Amino acid sequence: MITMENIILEGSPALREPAEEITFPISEDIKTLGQEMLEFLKNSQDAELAEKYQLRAGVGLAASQLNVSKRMIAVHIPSDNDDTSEPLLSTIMINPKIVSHSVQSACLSDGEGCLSVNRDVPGYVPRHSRITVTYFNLNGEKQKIRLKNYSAIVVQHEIDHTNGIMFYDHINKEDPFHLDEDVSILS
Ligand code: 4LI
Ligand code: NI
Repeated sequence: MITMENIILEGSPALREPAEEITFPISEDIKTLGQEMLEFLKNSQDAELAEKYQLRAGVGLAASQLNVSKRMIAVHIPSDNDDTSEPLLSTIMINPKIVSHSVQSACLSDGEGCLSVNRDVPGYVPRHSRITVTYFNLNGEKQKIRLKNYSAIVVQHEIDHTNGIMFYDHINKEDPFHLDEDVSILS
């Protein structure tokens, strides 16, 4: 089971290295790791399990954050309504790639957090509002999906990890809450 002890923190060089493409056929080790990453996110969002195992809640995780330099991410985004309905997005993506994106940008009103960053870094993180992503699922099948708003932001944050990029790289240094034209704020 993945816990916080498995997640490397900023300062670890691996978080700044571009991860390697995963080759086919996908190994059993990679499949198991992907499933465990998604399981971690679910556990971290479960109040009882999070308390029991001292997990910080997250909606996205990249293999790079586990010191595995492979291009794989997991995303588990609960629906914004009630917890009985199915999640907005719950998936493991292998070799994810943004193939097109909107001109319009968006950012979270409260900024971003990261399981590899144990401090608050204030500021807006502008990202594409809408993206089209291709990736391979654990069965090795190519997928193509369109995402918007929160889901698009989370997937961009995780794909950044596979490229050695941290969310605060996108925060305006002189004016962390500066907003360009055509950046909307998601609340
Ligand atoms: C408990 C149970 C306020 C502050 C609001 C918590 C279930 C911040 C937001 C959660 C913020 C769940 C999140 C991310 C932010 C802030 C990630 C709580 C888990 C909100 C996810 C990757 C950025 C993703 C919206 C500094 C660990 N997640 N909040 N950012 N939630 N969560 N990110 N921003 N301000 N990070 O962090 O998983 S993209 Cl679901
Ligand atoms: Ni992160």
